[in-house]
Amino acid sequence: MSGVLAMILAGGEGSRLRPLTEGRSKPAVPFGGSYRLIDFALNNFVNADFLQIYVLTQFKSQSLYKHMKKGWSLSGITDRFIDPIPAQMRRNKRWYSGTADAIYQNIAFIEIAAPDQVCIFGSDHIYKMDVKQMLDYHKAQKAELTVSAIKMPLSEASSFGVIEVDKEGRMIGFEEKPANPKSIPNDPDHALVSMGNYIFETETLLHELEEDGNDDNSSHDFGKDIIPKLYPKGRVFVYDFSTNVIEGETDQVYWRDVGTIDAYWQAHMDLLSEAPPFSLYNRNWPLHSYYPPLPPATFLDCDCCKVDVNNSLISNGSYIRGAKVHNSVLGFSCNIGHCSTVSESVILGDVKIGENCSIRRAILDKDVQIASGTVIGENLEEDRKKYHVSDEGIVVIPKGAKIGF
Ligand code: ADQ
Ligand code: ADP
Repeated sequence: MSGVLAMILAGGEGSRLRPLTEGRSKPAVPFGGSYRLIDFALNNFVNADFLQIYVLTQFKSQSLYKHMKKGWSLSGITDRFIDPIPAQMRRNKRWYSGTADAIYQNIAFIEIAAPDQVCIFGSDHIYKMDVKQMLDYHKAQKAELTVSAIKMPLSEASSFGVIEVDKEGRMIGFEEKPANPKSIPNDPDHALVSMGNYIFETETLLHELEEDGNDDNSSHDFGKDIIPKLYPKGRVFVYDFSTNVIEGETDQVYWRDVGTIDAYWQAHMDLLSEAPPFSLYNRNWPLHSYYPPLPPATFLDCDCCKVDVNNSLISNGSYIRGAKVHNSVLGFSCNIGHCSTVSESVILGDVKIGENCSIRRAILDKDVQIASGTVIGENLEEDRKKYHVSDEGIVVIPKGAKIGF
């Protein structure tokens, strides 16, 4: 094969997203009513017409497999594929120890495909990137490795790989999660950080992986080991994400890690409003996913309460009778009983809320049932005794919980 092979890292444990990651890996976590986190990375490739994609899984991958099979299977009659790869201990008898090890243990797939370039991307973020534009930059620079980067407030930069770059865009410094991150010259409040997305020339990647794989002192991670070793000796360039233009987007640099409950909730709120910073509506960038065969959402009054739905995303199969839903995102098949109120909340699907309930600033995982008369999110002190409550006061009800029965 010539061309490009994509390897998407989808093994993240997502421990800070608990309890949403109790039974599924982070990339399988539902998002935005109708999607899973993995969909955004996959759409970045599919919409750029790159259709030779492996998805590397590790932790609790069953739910991710199910989603991939139902929503992302290609027919098999062409050489195009989107295939999940389970962790198989191909090189040694242990799970992947770092992101580079995840690729190294599957190096045979690269050797067999023999592409010109390999794109190694994470799958934990909400954003839209036309990968073709990054590849064009990589080729124009004749780079061996290109890392995509975004400007970040200095106060947050120590959670990322922090980059220094020269005038030509060449990487001249890289520190993985430094305690004291360096700011951008002449911009003391910001740092340039790695988005964890890499395009490698295949030859360079294979060489670096073999060398790293044989190094017992390495933690086998792109950020900790491969990049710091490569940039002083090779042609490593930095791709400025703000130059990636997708027609019709209002915010060209929207990129959110939804690694914590609060960030996950906030990213949902970002989907709402008249002109959301992250739009699901751009026809130039269709967001493919798995859509179950469900009827459209239904809204109707009951005898005592008028239905009142505002600034909310409601997925198919939902049934809202005489209830108020404001500033919320509802997944598939949510049933809200009459005279109940749901506000500033994220409901993941197959959830049943009884009558006269009040649900505020909450996340309800799939298959939750809420008994009539239940109040959540009004008295956090009380809620903390019974439920998981985030630092910023978002109440999370885990998958399958039955509340108030
Ligand atoms: P981290 O945020 O620490 O740093 P990491 O935990 O390495 O990211 O995860 C990167 C991607 O790989 C995620 O999509 C995750 O799901 C996946 N992943 C993690 N462990 C895996 C494994 N064992 N097998 C398969 N997939 C796995 C990285 C970079 C930083 C950069 C940030 C940007 O190291 O330099 O700034 O991403 O978020
Ligand atoms: P999701 O809640 O992500 O939609 P699914 O309902 O699609 O997950 O579950 C997919 C599969 O994942 C289930 O059939 C089951 O095998 C497995 N699974 C889900 N949650 C758990 C769990 N907590 N423990 C073990 N396996 C689980």
